[in-house]
Amino acid sequence: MTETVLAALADGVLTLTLNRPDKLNAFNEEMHLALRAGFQRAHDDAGVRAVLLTGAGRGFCAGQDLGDRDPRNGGPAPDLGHTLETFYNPTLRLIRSLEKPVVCAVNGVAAGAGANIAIACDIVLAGKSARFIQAFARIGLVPDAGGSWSLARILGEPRAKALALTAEPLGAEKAAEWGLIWKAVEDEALMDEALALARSLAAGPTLGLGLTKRLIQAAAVNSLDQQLDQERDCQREAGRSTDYAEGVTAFLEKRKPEFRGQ
Ligand code: LHQ
Repeated sequence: MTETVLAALADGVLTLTLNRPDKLNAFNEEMHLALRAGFQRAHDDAGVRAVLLTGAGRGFCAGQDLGDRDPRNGGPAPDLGHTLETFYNPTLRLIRSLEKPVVCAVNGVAAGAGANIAIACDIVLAGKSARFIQAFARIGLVPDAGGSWSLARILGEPRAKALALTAEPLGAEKAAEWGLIWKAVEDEALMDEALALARSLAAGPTLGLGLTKRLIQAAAVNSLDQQLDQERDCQREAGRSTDYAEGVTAFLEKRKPEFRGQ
């Protein structure tokens, strides 16, 4: 049977490729579980020092597989809250709580929950032909997979509401201009650039990078006072790491540091 998520570990980078290309990588139950297992592995395996998430074929991810619950088949209305609680939310929490960088290479259309999973990653690159679509409004749903939270925080209410209420596609270049993603790059350059970035992050001081991710995410809820305290605590921890000693030593010896992620 074809794997719905391909997982490959090389040079400290765990590449997870959504792999239902004939459905634009829409999520079925199997793909949900496989993606979650991939991020769980990233948590558990010290050999994983960065994750690269992308999609196979011409799309990144078209959100939930709408064929899974065909209303024409009759029966009671589905409990979509249960779907979120069981499948999407645990994966979103794993991405955000993973104290290792997660790079996302959006290789084509990202719609519905697919768009919002991309946005939840730490550094998002997209091919210039990629589009982000808050497709939920087209089918009577609300933004999920953290989208109502991240769009409002990143873009502010006016743009978040317009995107979510109209479901108008947002092109990769505009998404970069608005700060929703890091960069739009030529389609042909996307995977090389994303992989190079993921590799360089994987060769970085993983503990310090993980604490940096924690701090920046905490800023969304902390006061400045709380954030200053948290920076103090994280810096204390980073300062005790082997990679900090190596970074300073390499600087003083005028050579490239060799970080071990500890
Ligand atoms: C699909 C899908 C798809 C199945 C393309 N499902 N087959 C959470 C909780 C629980 C339930 C509900 O949802 C959620 C969260 C969500 O994600 S809701 C939002 C679900 N996603 C959408 O509404 C997007 C639906 N797809 C589209 O609007 C278009 O396919 C986009 C704009 C993504 C791409 O358009 P095109 O480039 O023109 O491609 P296409 O429409 O021709 O799609 C290619 C194939 O992929 C096609 O199959 P076929 O057999 O005809 O070649 C589509 O049926 C299939 N596909 N999205 N979500």
